[in-house]
Amino acid sequence: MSSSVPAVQPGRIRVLKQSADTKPAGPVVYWMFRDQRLKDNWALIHAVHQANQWEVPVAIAFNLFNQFKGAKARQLGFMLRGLKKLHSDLQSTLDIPFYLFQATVDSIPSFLKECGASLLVTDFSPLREVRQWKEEICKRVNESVSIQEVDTHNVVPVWVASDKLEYGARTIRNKINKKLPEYLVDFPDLRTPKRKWATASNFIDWDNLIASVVRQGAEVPELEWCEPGERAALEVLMGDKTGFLKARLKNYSTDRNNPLKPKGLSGLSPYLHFGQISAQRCALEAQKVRKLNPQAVDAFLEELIVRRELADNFCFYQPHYDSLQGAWEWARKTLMDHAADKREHLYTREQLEKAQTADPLWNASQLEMVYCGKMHVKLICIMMYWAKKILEWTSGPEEALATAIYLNDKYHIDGRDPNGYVGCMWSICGVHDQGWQERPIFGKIRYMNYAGCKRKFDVDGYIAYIKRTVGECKKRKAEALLNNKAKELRS
Ligand code: FO1
Repeated sequence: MSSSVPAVQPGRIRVLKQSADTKPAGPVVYWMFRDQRLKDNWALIHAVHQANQWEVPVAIAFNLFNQFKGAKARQLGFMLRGLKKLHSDLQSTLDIPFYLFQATVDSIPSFLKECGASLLVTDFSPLREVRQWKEEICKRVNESVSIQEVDTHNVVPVWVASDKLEYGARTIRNKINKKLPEYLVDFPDLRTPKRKWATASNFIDWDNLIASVVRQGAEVPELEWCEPGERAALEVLMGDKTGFLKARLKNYSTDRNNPLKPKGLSGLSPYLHFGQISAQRCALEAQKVRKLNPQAVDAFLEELIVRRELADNFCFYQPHYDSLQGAWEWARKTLMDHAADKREHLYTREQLEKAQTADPLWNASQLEMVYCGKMHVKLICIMMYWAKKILEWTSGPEEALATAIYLNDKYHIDGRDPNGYVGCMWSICGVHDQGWQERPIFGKIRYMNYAGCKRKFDVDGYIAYIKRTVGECKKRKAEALLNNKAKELRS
């Protein structure tokens, strides 16, 4: 590829800060945040391309927030194990150093100053904490540093798909589909940098770091069903034996409504959330097998592209994306009109967290989230049922929303994600939904009850399945505890 051709479509790049320098002389730093992968990463491609154009070195920096929105062992363990693999891949392939910082608002600015960087490339997240960090960094770096943001999480960059808050999938779908020919393209090869980084890259004691983070966050233990890292992610997507596109696609669109076959889910959500796989890679590979299963591929692409980009669109253009203020006027009004309606049960956050309600179906869905780190979100009605009952069982819509988001962020492996916020806002405040027949408590918000679930799937089978799964989880934990005790006694 000639150096004049931009490696990354210009529409993917947003300039957050333009430096005064015309001939940049300092290195390029890619501050990796949401897209924690080497393959198919437009932000990394752009950083290396720019560095090669200016014939300067390039490095990757990662900020570790020790308490990112309540993340525990489940999320941080998964993320750090993935980064450990990324670091070793980086050392054995590209000659690019990887720096890990204990996040303070000054860690990136002082690193840029120390290495005299000319350009900071960041990947894109619509969440307010991330945007506040970037605004703060723009203020703290000197005028010779440019800062550019690359949306490498979405196939069509959020600001290209739409310049405003969209009403729902039906209003954003065509806008996205129109741009797919331009943006759903294959990735250029990642070039190795022309210039080596001055200092030898530092040693990172991953095992010690992971052990301490997992110990601190032990309240929400790691999961067994998803192995972290880019290779594991690609295996889940297209591995010969169990890969989604190879072995499980055929029952995707039907099985999404059968909770007893968890394999019906793509299983990709943890990898997509931490950016260990690119949605664009998933879409490109899915298109290759579309002839075999057009309906399942289209259902998968709808989730993967339209629904996920709709969630980023909501969080990007709606500052109150996780509170009642972020709901449409009609929804806020109808929920407030019914906020004082009599509630049949009232449960505290702790009772809900411990699945101590009188509803066995709801308890099963809560236990699945606590023990398996996910709910059959593809089976919309379970996630919807889970959230809507919280509206019925708490004192008002604000408390319901805060409780649903708290539980979702704490126990989901892919919590703290636009998808999760939109899931809760859709269920409780009718975001991306329409109004329905008015009724107590819900007002015109779509209603869902036990009978509704019974019509859609085998509720008793699901409850029994979760009982078995939780029982097995507890047994494994007890055995692990005994083994550790025995080891301690022997040592
Ligand atoms: N990204 C980071 O750059 N540093 C972190 O320490 C970090 C922790 C973290 C914990 C849980 C989680 O779900 C995501 C986390 N991320 C972290 C990824 C990043 O926060 C994502 O961009 C956001 O979830 C926004 O999409």
